[in-house]
Amino acid sequence: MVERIEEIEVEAQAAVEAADSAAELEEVRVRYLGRKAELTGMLRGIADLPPEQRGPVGSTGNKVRKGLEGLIEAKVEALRNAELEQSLAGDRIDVTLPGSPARAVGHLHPITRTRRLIEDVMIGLGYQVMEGPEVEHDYYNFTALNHPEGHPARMLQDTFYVDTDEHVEQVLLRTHTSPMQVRAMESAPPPLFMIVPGKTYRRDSDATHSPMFHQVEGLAVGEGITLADLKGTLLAMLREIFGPDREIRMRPHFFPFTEPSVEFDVSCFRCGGSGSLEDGSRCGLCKGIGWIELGGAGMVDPNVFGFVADSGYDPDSVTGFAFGFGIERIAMLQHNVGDLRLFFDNDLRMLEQFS
Ligand code: 2U9
Repeated sequence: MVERIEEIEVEAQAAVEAADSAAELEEVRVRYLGRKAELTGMLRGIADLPPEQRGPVGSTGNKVRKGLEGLIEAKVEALRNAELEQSLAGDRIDVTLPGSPARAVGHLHPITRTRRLIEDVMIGLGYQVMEGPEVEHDYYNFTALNHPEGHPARMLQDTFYVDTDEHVEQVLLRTHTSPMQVRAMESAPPPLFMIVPGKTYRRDSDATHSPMFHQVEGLAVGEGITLADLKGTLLAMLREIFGPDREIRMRPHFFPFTEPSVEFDVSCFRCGGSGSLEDGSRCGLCKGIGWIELGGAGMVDPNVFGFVADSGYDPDSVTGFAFGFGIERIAMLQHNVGDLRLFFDNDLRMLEQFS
């Protein structure tokens, strides 16, 4: 009987070894140590054995039983560890990896987005995009742009001058981006098709004016360029921004650097230009007028070409048009923003709406 117990031990050890799940191991435990197991039966029947067999069967049986219990317990632990390892390997998270799908940490400012849209449209029309200095000389900001001495824009009330001991009231924060267009004409002969987007500075502050705001100014110079080209260009540009059904109108105006000068409007994209909404009420966007004011433009004044005549801009042979508008104004219309200062408060509740 002792031999049989030793056989059971070898058999059971092999079964424990072969089990590779908790359920299988439990089955092995029941088979070899359970109430109906052969070994359990033998130990239970010890009292019925001849006295000389009781000692060896009892001690071998109990030793084997204890040994198997220990073996099973160790195997349970080993299986549990293996399962944990496996699930950890499967669930491994590398916190340094980007999210899936990857999310950008932030986004472009709405003014940058509108600026890039305008740049894309104008590049599509064959224009170059150029940037210029924000701290300018009075010559490029005013003189070469035909602003006479004593023009109100030149006054301290309207312009931020940069104090220097040597150049009193000659260095300033540019009040428009057009100085760069004079610089561009100085450095390259016609034909020239360019826009200058960028920051400009004026002493002005309310819901629709900020001391710093962004402009885009465009310039096209060549032989035979007319006001009709200006109108076609503005129409193409505004249809890209505000939709294919838009119309444009020009009204006479005055600017020192253009002659004739105009202000231009786009037909209202909320009421379709009728001035009233479907329910008959007055359109709030264009205030019932049907047109939305956008910017200024005109044919470049020959006097301006006079300042760059040596670079190939002979006022008698070339003509050109120029236009300008505020990027904030376009962005306010695109996104229905009522106060321009909201773009610069850096309040995330405002900016995150543009992500
Ligand atoms: C050169 C010659 C002429 C650029 C122009 C405007 C009209 C204009 C303003 C509208 C609203 C800017 O944002 S705003 O304040 N701009 O009305 N700008 S013509 O004229 C030029 C530019 C360069 C050499």
